[in-house]
Amino acid sequence: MVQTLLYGVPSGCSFGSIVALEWLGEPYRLCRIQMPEIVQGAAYRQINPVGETPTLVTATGERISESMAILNHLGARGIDKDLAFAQGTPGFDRLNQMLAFLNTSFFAAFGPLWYALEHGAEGTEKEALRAYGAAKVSKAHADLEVMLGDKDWLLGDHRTLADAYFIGIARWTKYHDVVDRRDYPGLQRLFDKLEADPSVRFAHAIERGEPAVSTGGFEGEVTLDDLLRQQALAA
Ligand SMILES: N[C@@H](CCC(=O)N[C@@H](CS)C(=O)NCC(=O)O)C(=O)O
Repeated sequence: MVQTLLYGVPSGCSFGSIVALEWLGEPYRLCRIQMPEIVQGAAYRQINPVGETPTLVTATGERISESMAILNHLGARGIDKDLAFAQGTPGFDRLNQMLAFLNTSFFAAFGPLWYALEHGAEGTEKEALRAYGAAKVSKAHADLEVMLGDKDWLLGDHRTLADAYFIGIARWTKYHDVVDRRDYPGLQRLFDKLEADPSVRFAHAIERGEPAVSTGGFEGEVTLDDLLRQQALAA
């Protein structure tokens, strides 16, 4: 079976895994999962009991959830493309550290803001959530700006899976309006460069359901029902 990424719309953190697959260049398929309706339903929970995207179904039928795990799985095959590093090397530790920061501090900073938006918070509850989220998002941006410094990419002079994951989270500022990325010129520069990348444009088109031009190994979309049927047949 061709490896298949189950990605969440709208604007899921799975975006980074789509970009990573494009950069990797291996054959893959995508399976679109609407959030929150489908992601929390019984059918999807057969794939990931946590009810969250992304999940990668590998070519041998294993299911890997959690962006960190998916990116490290892909990274192991992306070393010769400079997307990742061999475990046991300083490069691997630096990439793992950056991914961990992005997946915990940077991603989690948006948590209170998403909660306020998605749960229709009002009044003092909304104010408290937004103030807390704004402080966390500002700090995460300031910290990441220092870590980036004047480097071209998050880890240095070439792109890695950390940049793929970054762009999927960084765009969330457009929903919450709590920081102006131009106050973090290094992050703005990185953001603009990634937005112009063909694989990032591809991932945006996929999420929007528009015709998307792959420069990687994209072999089309599969429905959740078909994927579950194929998994059952292969078992
Ligand atoms: N720790 C997980 C978090 C995954 C996660 O929070 N996914 C969100 C989308 S970004 C989701 O699927 N939410 C389910 C929902 O909105 O109902 C990871 O890093 O992959």
